[in-house]
Amino acid sequence: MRLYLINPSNPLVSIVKVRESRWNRYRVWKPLSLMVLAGMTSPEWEIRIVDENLGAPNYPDMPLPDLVGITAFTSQANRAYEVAAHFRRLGVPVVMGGIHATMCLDEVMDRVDSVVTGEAEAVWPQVLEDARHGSLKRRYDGGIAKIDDVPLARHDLLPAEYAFGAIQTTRGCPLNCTFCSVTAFNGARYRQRSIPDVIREFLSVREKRVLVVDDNLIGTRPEHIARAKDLFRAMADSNLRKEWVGQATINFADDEELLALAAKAGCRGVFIGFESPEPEGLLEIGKKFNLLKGRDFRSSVRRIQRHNIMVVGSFIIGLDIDRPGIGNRIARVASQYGIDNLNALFLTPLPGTRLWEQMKAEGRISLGALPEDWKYYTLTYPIARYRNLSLDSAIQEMISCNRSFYSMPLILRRLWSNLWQRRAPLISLVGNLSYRSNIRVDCKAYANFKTQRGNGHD
Ligand code: B12
Ligand code: SF4
Repeated sequence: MRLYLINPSNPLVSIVKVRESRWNRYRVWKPLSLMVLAGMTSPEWEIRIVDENLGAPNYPDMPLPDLVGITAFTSQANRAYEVAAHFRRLGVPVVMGGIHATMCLDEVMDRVDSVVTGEAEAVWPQVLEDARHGSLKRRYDGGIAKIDDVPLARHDLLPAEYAFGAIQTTRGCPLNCTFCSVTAFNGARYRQRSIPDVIREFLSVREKRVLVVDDNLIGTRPEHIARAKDLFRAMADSNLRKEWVGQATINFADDEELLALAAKAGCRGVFIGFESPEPEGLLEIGKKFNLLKGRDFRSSVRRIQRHNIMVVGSFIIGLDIDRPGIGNRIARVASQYGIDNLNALFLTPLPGTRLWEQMKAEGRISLGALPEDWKYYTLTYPIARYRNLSLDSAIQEMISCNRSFYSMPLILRRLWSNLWQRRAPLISLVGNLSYRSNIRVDCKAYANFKTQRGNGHD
């Protein structure tokens, strides 16, 4: 039995010529979901994982499979439907799962033979069994998996062309920010994989650098943090020799022992969602956690950096409280916090989130343009109607934000402070220059976006 597991091309990876330039490798990340599915697929299936971001294959040249499984974030949905249509025309059954299939069940049901909603661990073996007997059901609901059922992902099934490997050590997030799908999809209960399993899986990752995909690396409660420390100790003791980056909330900065252990375990960078420079903004999106303890963000960031861990901060443009000037304000605040890189994104109503429900109810989403518009749900387009920013001014705020944070004088200032603090100045410089060079690419993308969509949603 032959199974193709396909990651459709991602509109953010506009250059799929990974083999032509080594820098393009940094734009492509491993589709861990498919490696996890492969990890619980029985040996009678011959598995091939196709990551279209490495370059879409010529499907007609490939032997016909018995089953195709497709994953998709919302932004990949349209390409997923094209791939599904191709295989269905040839009579091959197609099953789709992942975040988009779960949040847009009816839309996906119309385009594939079977849909898996939720986490797949509880149902995937049954899907395969039914496919073998030609009796696929229209829908399987995996709900929220028991964490001990998460298998070791098959890291051997993808070529070693990626800059980063990927691994997951926890699932779920209790914070339920309005714009984020994680709590809706993975649940509020924070589930941590067994440490021996994580270590075993880490040892099978071939890349030297790894993305730990957990949405909230250390959790929020003392017992979560105690387990994170145990994990970091075990990683350090196992001599993994990996360097990794992860995502955390700002409470990562609150415990020196935790930071020291993370660094010892190979942590080199952390993505932190600051989201808004204003307390009202944090309240608006339900991220009260960032307001606790009257936090001094600059000292928190500095504490993390002292352990040689880079901080990439993300902020959102387009909140109801945001007015013209927000772009420069974010750039100024991000510089004051002292973060190494700034990732500013447009407020985007991802399906299934509280924000989606609210904006839909207020008529602020162009529902008629879906599903075609899903390709813009990359958080890099001003896709919704913003309270105080027109389409043009939202774009202008984003450009000012990036032009200001990534101006040459500020890049040189960050370089100088990195040299002074003896922290990876070269990595910081390359990161800053690559963000700076993206500004031009972004401007072109905004112009195309406006031409394609007109100013209809203003
Ligand atoms: C790692 C990650 C990335 C990596 C991508 C790696 C990759 N190629 O997959 C990077 C950093 C590149 C990235 C980028 C983006 N991401 Co992202 N990302 C994640 C993150 C943190 C983890 C994904 C992961 O690996 N999970 C681990 C695996 C095991 O879980 P899983 O994918 O859910 O798979 C399970 C089930 O869904 C199911 N399943 C999945 N696929 C399939 C397929 C079949 C056939 C079956 C049966 C089952 C099944 O089975 C799996 C096992 O249970 C998630 C959050 C999250 N918790 O999922 C956000 C998340 C997926 N990202 C999100 C977003 C918005 C983006 C961006 C648009 C934003 C941006 N500008 O950065 C871009 C878009 C990229 C694109 N494809 O267009 C949103 C997606 C929401 C949505 N509706 O689409 C999420 C949910 C985060 C959020 N805040 O809401 N991301
Ligand atoms: S944005 Fe981060 S903190 Fe908020 S719910 Fe999502 S994963 Fe949790």
